[in-house]
Amino acid sequence: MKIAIVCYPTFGGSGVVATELGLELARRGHEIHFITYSQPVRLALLNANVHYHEVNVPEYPLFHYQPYELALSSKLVDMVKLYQIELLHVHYAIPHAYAGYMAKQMLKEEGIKIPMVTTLHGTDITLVGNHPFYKPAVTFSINKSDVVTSVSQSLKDNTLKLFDIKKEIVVIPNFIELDTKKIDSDIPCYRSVLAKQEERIITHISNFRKVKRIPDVIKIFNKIQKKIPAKLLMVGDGPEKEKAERLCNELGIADKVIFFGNSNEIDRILSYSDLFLLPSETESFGLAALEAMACSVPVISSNSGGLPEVNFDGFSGYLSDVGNVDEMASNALKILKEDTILNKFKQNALKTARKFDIKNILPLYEAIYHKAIEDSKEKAVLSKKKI
Ligand code: GMT
Repeated sequence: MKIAIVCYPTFGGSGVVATELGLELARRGHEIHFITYSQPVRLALLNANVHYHEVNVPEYPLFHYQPYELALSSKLVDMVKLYQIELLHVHYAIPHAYAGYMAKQMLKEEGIKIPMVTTLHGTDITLVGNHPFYKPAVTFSINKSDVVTSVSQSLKDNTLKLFDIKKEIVVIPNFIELDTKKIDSDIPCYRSVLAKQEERIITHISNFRKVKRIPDVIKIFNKIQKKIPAKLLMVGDGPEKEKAERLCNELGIADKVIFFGNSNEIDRILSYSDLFLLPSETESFGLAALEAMACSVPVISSNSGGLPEVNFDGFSGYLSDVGNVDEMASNALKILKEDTILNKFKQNALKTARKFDIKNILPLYEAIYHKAIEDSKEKAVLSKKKI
């Protein structure tokens, strides 16, 4: 199949999922066209089956806001025609589903029918999409998609609760490519740069937005390090980072916390980690938690949104109510205190991650694509017959 994938190219779950999905589809012989405003961060390799088309938004002094949707929908029209693309898969409803719908309509005028699959990722529904200023356009573009998928049951339930949706929503969980997780973690010098032999390594990875509850990460770590020797690795960048650095100084733990910024070495960092913290206010899925588990790292998380579908309480880690930092810290200590317990949780984390192996999830997307393309062809035949 020839598929256009529209996504955000930045460090962030939806862009990562879209990129990994496209790369795996390409490996399986499909022709994949990534269409976005800059090369997705995890799209390192271009090959015969992987194309990247940049959306440029020309600046004009009249514009206070640059019309990205307009440029994106025009680019989609051009690329669909140039490469005979058969299907659009847009990740994150805002504004991708809206731009995709406009592209579909423009192409229809020229006699080209192309189906659109929209994948809902989380904040496009829960935080941003639900804002009254966006809601009518988000509702419209979800309802106009040919197929709608959501990354968890919780996100599906929220979408149906918050929006007037007339379409079926298919749950396809996020996935992980386990085969690529083999890191030479026993190179001792790397670990020793980060922590002393006796210190447990605790990690948090995110875009440091408010929803991640970064101060909770620091507070949980503070409680842990009072009981056992430990280091905290904070990976990522975003609006809450500075505040987090200040909090570490105030608590007198700055020497025990390393801020990395955005990194392309997530797997290596995780391979040295003993525990992952994700105390988010809400998380439709929690891809970072899955990435941690795929590197055998147990997870202490909140129990909000889709997290209970990914992290299993008492097995791959523990879940607590949002903000309950005391319980999160005491659960972390339960896991970290003894090597035998930690090793059991590590094995369980990996076992849990295996459920989300890309090999099991990718065929679900392929089946949806095939059906959407077939349905669209059928509709085209029917409408020709009517004429
Ligand atoms: O976490 C974010 O704010 C980024 C956002 C994104 O779109 O990149 O993440 C959402 O999509 C991820 C991939 O499906 C999910 O794993 C995250 O849980 C979800 N974030 C939230 O729901 C807050």
